[in-house]
Amino acid sequence: MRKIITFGTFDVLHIGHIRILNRAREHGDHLTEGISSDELNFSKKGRYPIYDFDSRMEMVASLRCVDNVFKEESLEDKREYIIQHNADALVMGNDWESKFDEFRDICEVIYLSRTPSISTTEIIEVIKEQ
Ligand code: C2G
Repeated sequence: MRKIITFGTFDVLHIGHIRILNRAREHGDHLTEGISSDELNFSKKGRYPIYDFDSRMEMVASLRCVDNVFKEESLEDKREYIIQHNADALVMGNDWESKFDEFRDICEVIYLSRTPSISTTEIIEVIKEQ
């Protein structure tokens, strides 16, 4: 069985998230999703997510293409997460292009193109303007 791992916040779940998860799953037979903790999101983006970790995890875990979820506490622990979850490939959107190449010694690293014109930040901005 080929196991895929991917990571993300998945706050205000949108079509870009769904597409990348479906496409990541197509690269193997099993998809594990590391979901950023609320604190990790704060450290990456300078704000807490709209939906808390438990809600984001419940939504992502409910998707047909996702087989397993866990909490991603730190960007620094990625190597340990890949090993712990026996991943054959790490899949990320190309906003992270080249950022995870250091893990090519333990798994395949695949960057997929992002869905254009949609992001959580833009959705929040549009709602604020209403
Ligand atoms: N994504 C996409 N198209 C979009 C928006 C997002 O393909 N229009 C992808 C991103 O490239 C990423 C995934 O959806 O692979 C999750 O996106 P985010 O929730 O924004 O994830 P991020 O906060 O960047 O966390 O360890 C790395 C991270 O925790 C990634």
